[in-house]
Amino acid sequence: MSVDIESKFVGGLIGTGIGDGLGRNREGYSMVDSGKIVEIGKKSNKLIYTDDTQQMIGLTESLIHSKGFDGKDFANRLVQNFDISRGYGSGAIQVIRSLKDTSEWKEPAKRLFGGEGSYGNGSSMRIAPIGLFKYDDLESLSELAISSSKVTHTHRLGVEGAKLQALSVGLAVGKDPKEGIDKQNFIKRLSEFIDENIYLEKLELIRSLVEKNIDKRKVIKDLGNGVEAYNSVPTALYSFLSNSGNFRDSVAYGISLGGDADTIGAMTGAISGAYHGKKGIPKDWKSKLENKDKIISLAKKLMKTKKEI
Ligand code: AR6
Ligand code: MG
Repeated sequence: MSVDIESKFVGGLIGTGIGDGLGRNREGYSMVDSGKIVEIGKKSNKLIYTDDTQQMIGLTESLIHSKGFDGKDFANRLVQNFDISRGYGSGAIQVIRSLKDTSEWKEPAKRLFGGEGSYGNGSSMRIAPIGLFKYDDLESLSELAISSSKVTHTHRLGVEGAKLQALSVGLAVGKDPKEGIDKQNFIKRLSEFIDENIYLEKLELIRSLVEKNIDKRKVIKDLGNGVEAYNSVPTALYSFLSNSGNFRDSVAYGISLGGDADTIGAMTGAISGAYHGKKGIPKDWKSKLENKDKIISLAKKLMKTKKEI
């Protein structure tokens, strides 16, 4: 296998931004044809990203600065990069505001939702850099995914979503798009790291749905398109696997499902970008992404950091 790993690092990060930016104005909408999303992309002058990519940038900066994951540093960056106009979730806003006033960075997330912690998809949507950074060591990848989730999302279902999304990105890095993807094997490999039943059940559903030409209504009903990690991370994985032939189709499909469209777009874009690499991402989408050069430079620095440690 000869894959250009740097291109995959760039693909995973700009894939997040493109899916997020393209899905931004579809959040809360019903499902549409994928063609409509491609049309929206053509008409947009710029793909402005939201909190998904803003937090992904902070996590990447933190991994580079700390040469690995450091919770305190990441918490500081969430505070520094906070920009309410990007559309953060309500729990995330509370955590980040509390993090500003404390050095006990592990505490605020535990207090959310009556002490249950959040199972929103906020720690999954930003996790591409962890999947890239540890793609060749899935055990460490899982550990870092868990730790990075807990800074804002401590509920076991929020944490497991982040782990599944990071693993999907990591596995995609190691695959050569010229050889195609063994979907059943991809899902089987993911299942080996997953403990929570709701995710295992959804992985089983994906395993059967992905082999058929399924109506979008059934995909939404079975897998979900909501803000909960368990109703969006498996959906993004399905969007990638059922359209693995090219980046454009997979991301347009994920966003076309409606609901939490920017985040399903961001997560599908992260996996698909890590699989196809920078070269597999349509030029017009790449050129319209807000802060594209900064995100590309971060991806290259992340790769360099990985080589140095
Ligand atoms: N109990 C009840 N509802 C919950 C719980 C819980 N334990 N956990 C989460 N929710 P949040 P995020 C629901 O606020 O995950 C942006 O638009 C609750 O309705 O922790 O960072 C992004 O683009 C809560 O408000 O924030 C993403 O789409 C919601 O899940 C999204 O927000 C989100 O959890 C990410 O949000
Ligand atoms: Mg968003």
